[in-house]
Amino acid sequence: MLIPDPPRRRRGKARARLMLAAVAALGLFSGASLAAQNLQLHYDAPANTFNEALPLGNGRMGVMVYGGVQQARYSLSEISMFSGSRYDGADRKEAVNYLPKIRQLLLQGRNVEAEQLTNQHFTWSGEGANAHYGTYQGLGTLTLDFAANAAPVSDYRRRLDIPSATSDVRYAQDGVRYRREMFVSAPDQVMVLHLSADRAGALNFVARLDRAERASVEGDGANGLLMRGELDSGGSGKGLAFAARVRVIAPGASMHADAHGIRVEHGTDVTVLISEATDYDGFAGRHTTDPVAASATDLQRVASRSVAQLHAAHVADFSSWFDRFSLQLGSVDNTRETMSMRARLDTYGASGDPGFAALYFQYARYLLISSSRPGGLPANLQGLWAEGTSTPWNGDYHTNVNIEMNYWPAEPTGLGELVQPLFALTASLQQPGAKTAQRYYGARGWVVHTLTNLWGFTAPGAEASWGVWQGAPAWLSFHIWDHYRYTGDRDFLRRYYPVLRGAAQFYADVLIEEPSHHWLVTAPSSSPENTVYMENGGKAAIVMGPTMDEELIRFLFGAVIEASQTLHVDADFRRELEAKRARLAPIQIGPDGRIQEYLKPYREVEVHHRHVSHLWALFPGNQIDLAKTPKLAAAAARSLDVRGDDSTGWSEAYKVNLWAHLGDGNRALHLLNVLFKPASRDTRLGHEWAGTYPNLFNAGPPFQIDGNFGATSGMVEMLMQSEPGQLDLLPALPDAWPQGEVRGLHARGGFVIDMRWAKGKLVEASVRSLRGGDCKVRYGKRQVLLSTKAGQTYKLQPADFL
Ligand code: FUC
Repeated sequence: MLIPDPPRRRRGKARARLMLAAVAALGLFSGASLAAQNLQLHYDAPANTFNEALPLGNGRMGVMVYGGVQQARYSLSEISMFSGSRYDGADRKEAVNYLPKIRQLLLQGRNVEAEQLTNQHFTWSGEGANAHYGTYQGLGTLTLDFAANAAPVSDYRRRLDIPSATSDVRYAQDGVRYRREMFVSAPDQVMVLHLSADRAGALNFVARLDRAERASVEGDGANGLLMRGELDSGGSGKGLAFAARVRVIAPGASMHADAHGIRVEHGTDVTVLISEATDYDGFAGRHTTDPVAASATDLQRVASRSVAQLHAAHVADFSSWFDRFSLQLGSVDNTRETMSMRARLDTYGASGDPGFAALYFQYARYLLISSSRPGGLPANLQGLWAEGTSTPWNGDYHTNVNIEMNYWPAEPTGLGELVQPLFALTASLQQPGAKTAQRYYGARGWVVHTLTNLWGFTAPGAEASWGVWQGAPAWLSFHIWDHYRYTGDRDFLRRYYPVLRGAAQFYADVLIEEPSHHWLVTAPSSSPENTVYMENGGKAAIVMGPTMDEELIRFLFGAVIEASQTLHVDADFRRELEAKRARLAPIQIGPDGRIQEYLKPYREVEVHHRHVSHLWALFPGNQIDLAKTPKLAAAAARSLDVRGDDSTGWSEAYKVNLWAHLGDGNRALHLLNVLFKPASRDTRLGHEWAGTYPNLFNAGPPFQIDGNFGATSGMVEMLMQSEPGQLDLLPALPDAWPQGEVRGLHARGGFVIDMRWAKGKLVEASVRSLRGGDCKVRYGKRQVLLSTKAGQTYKLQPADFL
């Protein structure tokens, strides 16, 4: 048995335990804490769909576990399974020739015509699975077909144990108890599925490997299968080659393998090992030219290890990440924690179940540890879980909010190293992005537009309305700069400084002067995916100087100015940036009291549009601040009120963060509650809505993992906000979370915070200083200044705040 059963507490006992814990917690952070909530997802039936199945992953390999009784299905994925290939043609040679005309039209206020011209000459329309752009897709399916058994099934349970990153399925049939446990090991780079029965010889099944296209399967010895194939390159060149192997170890059983599968007869204790490899040779990930050989090597390496040994190494690795942070919201609620997840979700709204929010929070950390590891590829639109040969939006990297949102909760919850794949992706865009910057803009530096993939795609997308946006280099750079702000790591800054400088060079070259105020603005660009009515008729998405671009460039120039000072480089360029930064358009409040999304107060075509790009300055940009810029903060609140709450999943998640930064915990929780609604199929409407699927994946719909990460970031921002040298404790605590405890919140400037609150008020906090320095800690309107030494912990009581 790899994972412990949840404690079966009776109500009276749970209360007694809680009281004891509360007494012990008086000596806070000397080891005692609130009784731990149960971090498991459990179900009383097998999954029928992807969004009911349970995800496991090691950052590279992923699997969705369905847990059927007669047929057990495992949807396999590998994070580099992206069709397509590198391609030069997206950088249209003639694009730059049209730039002056497009700009001239924008300067004259003829946006509709500018957009037409942009569509004709400034976009690239080659996306999709069978084009160079490619698509992320599943690797294949492992299916176990069990011998027919008509006897009734009892005691069925399917679980995901988050702290050990292990799933299990169990049931009884015909007097036999069956159990299947699974995990995906990062240290050993294999998937391990362990099946057992408590009657000797009761396991009889056929294991098959399948893929809908572009793969062949063969027997691999008496107890193995090998699948290999090559994805569509989208052109004449070679596509991505991949392989997967299955090896069954079943002492005492008889086995036979051929292209149709491995037949296992009379097994009692059976281990199935799965390896996967591709020949992706890109910016990160494993570099191998022979995935068939690599998949064999991975299996050979673990041949002499027991399941218990593999599991111990897996748990040690996983918990080295996971255990850096803990959160309790409310008290242990035995009734809700032992409910099946479906029932818990269905009844969440009426229940007041803060423990569910804490579980959702830790599940997001679980998903990030499982889908993004240093040296690998970043979590994509679905993390790394996929099925079939196409995924929504090609399962790629959308840069206008989605990939950034994936990484919002990483740094503050102690997972800063897991952002490395995003830094590596960003750095890899310098070379293709320099060509795009030249060909489209005649500019120095590098650029990427709304989308990118595994093949260095940096050109504009297919349509001007969403594909021509210039903010991405700055937003991606924000994560690099933020990592530096958290860690103070100068070597890291030195290594990535060229990326930041290249992004700044691009903007320094493309900014033009607009005629009304002589501000420096981007052109052509858009406020992501939004469209507005023009003063002179017609609608356009293509504009100059959307507010978001100006906010992003203000950030980036500031960061490069500071970085160049810190590193003692580029004095001339710094002066250029200082001069240009001073001429960027300010954040304006429109006649209707809202933050103006554009240079002019255009009316938007869709008032409730999902993107809230112009509020980047409120979060994550921190240029709008309740205390420092109260008028802008009030205008941001007005913008949010007009935009409304209900939207796509990630949009609702974004708004949790925004309301937290406006200090409104109840509104932030309201947004969370909207997002936690079951994304069930409405029988009247016949479709799903934004919310949460039974496996707690966020529904855009469809499933997009950014919503999980964004909502979790929102909860972080409700509990603590930070900028270097300053942090706010409980800045947006909702009334419905009167009691809680958090440990391991990381703050910019290098501080780790533990705190406990009760009756809605801070009881005690501790601040561990990682590298010394002053830190202003605020609680409400009061504050305390700590002069810290590296390695020291400072305890704070409410009375310490003046
Ligand atoms: C952005 C959004 C869409 C979707 C897509 C993947 O462009 O506008 O809603 O989430 O990314």
